[in-house]
Amino acid sequence: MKSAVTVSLTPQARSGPFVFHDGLEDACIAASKLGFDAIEIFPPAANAIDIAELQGLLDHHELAVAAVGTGAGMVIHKWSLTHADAAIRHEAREFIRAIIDLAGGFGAPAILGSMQGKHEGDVTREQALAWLAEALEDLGEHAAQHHQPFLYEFLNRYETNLFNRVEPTATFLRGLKTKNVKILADLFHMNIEEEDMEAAIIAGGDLIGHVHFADSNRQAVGLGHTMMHPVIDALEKIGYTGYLSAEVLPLPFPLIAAQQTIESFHHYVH
Ligand code: LER
Ligand code: MN
Repeated sequence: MKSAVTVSLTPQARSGPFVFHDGLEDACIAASKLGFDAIEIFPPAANAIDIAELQGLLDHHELAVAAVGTGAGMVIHKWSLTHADAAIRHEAREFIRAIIDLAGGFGAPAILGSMQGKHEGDVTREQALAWLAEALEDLGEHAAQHHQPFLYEFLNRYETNLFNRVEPTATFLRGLKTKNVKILADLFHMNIEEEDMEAAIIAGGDLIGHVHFADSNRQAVGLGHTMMHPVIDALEKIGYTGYLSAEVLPLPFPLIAAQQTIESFHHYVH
């Protein structure tokens, strides 16, 4: 398994669960000093990233891109793939497609989290899931052109009513034609929703493509009460070799959250 730490470049997500908020250079300097393998980026849009600048920083600091989030489309524009308005669903899909292309250029996958939306008002669950499936078929195959999976993240019940746990998510994804959509397992959401985190990870099996490494209170691992040993054991059992990416609050300070994360990473992962 490999270590990663998050950086948000989206001012509207200042209070969000991201360790660094002060630009790519600040994040790369800290991540490399602490010995992380990669950064995970939450940009306001695909075209907000200067590709040459990012490549220069990655080369200089010997870092990779673990993944790129798409949630700014929700945070800034309130767009989603399951919005009642077809024009907004279209904006959402193209916003995500551009981030898949950006991430693909850095050998990384894109993440569908809050941009999945929820079913509400006149949109039934059945309708929302049909729109979600159609978008995943398209975006999953689009990501395949970059030899990257497309990561679908189920969220806790306060953030979506589509999927909240690994097993129903896995069943839904197994029913798609594309085999290129993988599950992002965020340990914060799982701590809220799963009965048994290890069993859930085993049920996800080789569909698990990325992990958000967070404690029960969404702080760095070690600052909450999730029992992490069994979780890591389960990831080892399924042969997971991807990232444990710290999508956590910058508490008590960004550098301390990052330092605590890397210490926990070395404590649990050998
Ligand atoms: C949101 O709670 C989350 O976990 C993000 O990774 C999704 O955008
Ligand atoms: Mn997450």
